[in-house]
Amino acid sequence: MTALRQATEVVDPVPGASAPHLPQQPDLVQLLTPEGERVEQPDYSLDISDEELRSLYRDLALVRRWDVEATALQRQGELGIWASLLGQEAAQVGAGRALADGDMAFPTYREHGVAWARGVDPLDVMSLFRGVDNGGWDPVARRFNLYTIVIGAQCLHATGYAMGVQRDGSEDAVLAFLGDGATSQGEVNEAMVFAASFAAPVVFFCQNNQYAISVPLERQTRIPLYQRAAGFGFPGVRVDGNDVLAVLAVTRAALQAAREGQGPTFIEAFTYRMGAHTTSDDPTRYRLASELEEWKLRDPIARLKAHLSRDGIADAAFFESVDAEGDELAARIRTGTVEMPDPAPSSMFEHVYAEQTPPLAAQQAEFEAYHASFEGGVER
Ligand SMILES: Cc1ncc(C[n+]2csc(CCOP(=O)(O)OP(=O)(O)O)c2C)c(N)n1
Ligand SMILES: [Mg+2]
Repeated sequence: MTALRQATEVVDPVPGASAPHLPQQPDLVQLLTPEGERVEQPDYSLDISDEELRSLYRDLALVRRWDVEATALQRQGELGIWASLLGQEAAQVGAGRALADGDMAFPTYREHGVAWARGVDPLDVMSLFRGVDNGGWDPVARRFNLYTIVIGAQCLHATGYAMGVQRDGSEDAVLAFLGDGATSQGEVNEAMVFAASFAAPVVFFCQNNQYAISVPLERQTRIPLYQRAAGFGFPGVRVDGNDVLAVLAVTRAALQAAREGQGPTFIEAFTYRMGAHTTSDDPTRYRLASELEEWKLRDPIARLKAHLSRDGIADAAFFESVDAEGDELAARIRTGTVEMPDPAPSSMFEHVYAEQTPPLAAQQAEFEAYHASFEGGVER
């Protein structure tokens, strides 16, 4: 067998699970097994209090509740679309909680768990998916950029921002989010070349949720994604993306390295998108139900709950209080969403550039005159 041939046989889309013909992949940082047992990792020790563990659980449970409510609201016609994070809660909350206050994060369209960790009000995310605005939060104040739908573009924004941070002599780090599919995008590769060459303080956090809409991982890469980093000249690490403790420890270490001038890291958070790509997608058309069943056994929330219960860190009253808080949150999200006022149609012209340009002003005037011609709903 040639070396090239060998290199094409190392992808295991679901390590140790559905592909017995492919080699196992031991390179997965894990601090919590799917059964909720703590594992020691000499390279990624995590000193964490019981209080912090409970608050991580609370975050995971509340963002899932938000997600379930948002999916229901879309089905009832209250949102245009929703991109679910179901199954990716630990990857997102772990990464979000690893950020220091001054660090800046650049999300895709799915990072609701990171938004939550950054203190963004869920309603400011809901307004985007309702078509009311482009995201209601202040990206500078929250240190969390607006959502980016153009696949991979935010990696360039993050790298450019990190190069600016570097030139300012600041100690902040930058976290760029991307998906497995985005790794095939030119922008992502360009961003990694720049980040490596300038040792920019940026961490690329790739949620490998196994799919880019209907395209499975094996059509995206012939090697594990984290190994791509070597070709750019910086470290790559694969972490169990359904293990919030491992994600927190690995991301914290990578951000710290970036802060200390050691340059970028590529983190592959190995996870699974348990829901549809968005509410416009039907995953039963391209994947087997058995695959989802396998991943349910690695559910990120159930595993932390098992750990908290098993070690007596939380009792039934705690879990009930989080459930009650979830109900309140869901009710607030529902009421707040359905009561959002529609924006004036021409307000979209106000958010294209920081300052209005003459061609855009002319288009706005034309648009407003056209709308005004429908007095009483009929064109005059
Ligand atoms: C430049 C660009 N090309 C295509 C699309 C359409 N598109 C939206 S999501 C998506 C798949 C992205 O997959 P991945 O990077 O794995 O992220 P995930 O949605 O799984 O989180 C594509 C192709 C887009 N938004 N932007
Ligand atoms: Mg994906």
